[in-house]
Amino acid sequence: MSKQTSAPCMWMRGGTSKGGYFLAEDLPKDVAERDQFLLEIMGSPDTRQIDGMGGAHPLTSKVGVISKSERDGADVDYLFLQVFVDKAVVTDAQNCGNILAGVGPFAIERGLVKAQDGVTPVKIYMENTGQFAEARIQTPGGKVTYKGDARIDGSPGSAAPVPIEFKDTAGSSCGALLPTGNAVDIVEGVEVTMIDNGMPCVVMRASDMGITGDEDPKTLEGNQALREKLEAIRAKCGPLMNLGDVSQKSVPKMTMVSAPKNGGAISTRTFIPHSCHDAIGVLGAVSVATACLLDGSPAAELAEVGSGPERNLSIEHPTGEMTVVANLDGDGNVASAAILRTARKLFDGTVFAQEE
Ligand code: NQM
Repeated sequence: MSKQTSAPCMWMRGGTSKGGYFLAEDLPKDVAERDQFLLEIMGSPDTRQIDGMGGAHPLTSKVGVISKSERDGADVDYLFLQVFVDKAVVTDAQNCGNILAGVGPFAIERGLVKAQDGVTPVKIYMENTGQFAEARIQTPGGKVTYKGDARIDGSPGSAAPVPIEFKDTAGSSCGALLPTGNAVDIVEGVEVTMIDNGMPCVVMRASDMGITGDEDPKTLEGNQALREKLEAIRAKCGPLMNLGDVSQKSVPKMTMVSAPKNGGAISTRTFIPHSCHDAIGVLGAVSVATACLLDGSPAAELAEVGSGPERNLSIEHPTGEMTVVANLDGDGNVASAAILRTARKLFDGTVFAQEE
């Protein structure tokens, strides 16, 4: 059981995910103790997370740990932790661009960043991958507002816009954009692109996996043969992507692509990696958008990518789309990417682990 039994905490929706936001100083310093504390507050391991705050899905069992940054070019440091729902596992092996959307508002509300009147830029060092993002937070009158007209698919209603820009995300966890050096490899008889532009992803044709790519997430989750095939591919891709044994990791993500259906760049269905995402992760979308621009890749064959140095790539997903604005350098590589998210404060108080 965790020795620490409570901590100040803010619960927020960040993009299409939800989780607990903590100041680093409020959590146990020892990693094993910290993880035990987080498992207890989420109610893991338990498929219903009934004895905790978690929402019984990987997208609602997430944690952001934030501190003032000592680094040049960053206001705050952000560590993302995925708390598994049905296993006693907490992993920092992935980043999360959705929870990232709440980091700026949280940092301002906790006094780590001074708000300006109007919009406050917050430069964020993402500890999981050693990379930087900049979020622009609405702060009229020097106070965070969550109210606004911005809409994102996968979350109802509207809220204040949180535009986020990423630079140099290639090779975030795998050491290279294409860890095998190839745009296409054959794994378990399937043509795949192993790519990491902020999130390690395996991108393959939906048709090669025996689906159309239009199915809803529940149908896909109910397809046992598909799940087994995806996991067999994932297990082989992990070491090839320099991620080692991925059996207890939430990466790589598995994205099946098909031709766009609604005027976008590509249509996607993503396992993250054992549940099917209702939408798509942020850095996952940046990585898939980048795969669409790789000559000869399965995604590029199906994608509509337009032309010019700035591309608006609408990544279609089960509940709509996410537009990735990709800026290409002279060699056609994605140098920076921007996306729009929103966030909302849901709760601010004290969260409790189990009592000894
Ligand atoms: O890819 C889900 C999410 C994510 C991650 C996941 C994310 C990202 O939707 O940056 O946002 O793939 O685990 O929150």
